[in-house]
Amino acid sequence: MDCIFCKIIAGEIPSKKVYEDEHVLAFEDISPRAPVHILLIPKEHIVSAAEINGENSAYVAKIFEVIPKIAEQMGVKESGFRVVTNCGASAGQSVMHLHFHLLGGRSFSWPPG
Ligand code: DGP
Repeated sequence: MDCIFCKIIAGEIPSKKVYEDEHVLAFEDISPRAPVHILLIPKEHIVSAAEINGENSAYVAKIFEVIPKIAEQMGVKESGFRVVTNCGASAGQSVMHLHFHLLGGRSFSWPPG
């Protein structure tokens, strides 16, 4: 499958990993938008949030169990952080493998533009 994130999971493309278990991989974003910018992905190829269902939603739960650990590890648990998933090209999704951005280390405006 021609998926950058599946290749990162397989070790065919290098990444700066910050966490890995049986179901979840987390690594530094290649073009960070904040001092802390981590991507969390399921190890199964799920295209986007639009494809989450009863069969695969456990991956999302696993990812959200990992988020506080990574936030702590990266030193942003207390200061605050943002978790974002872009779903579909018009929402800014450029890699069609479900991923959650964990952003921290600066302040963020709301609502987003
Ligand atoms: P999105 O635009 O929401 O689909 O986010 C995709 C993110 O993936 C974007 O912030 C850049 C990052 N990215 C793309 N290719 C690579 C890569 O090969 N390595 C790493 N570490 N990040 C990547």
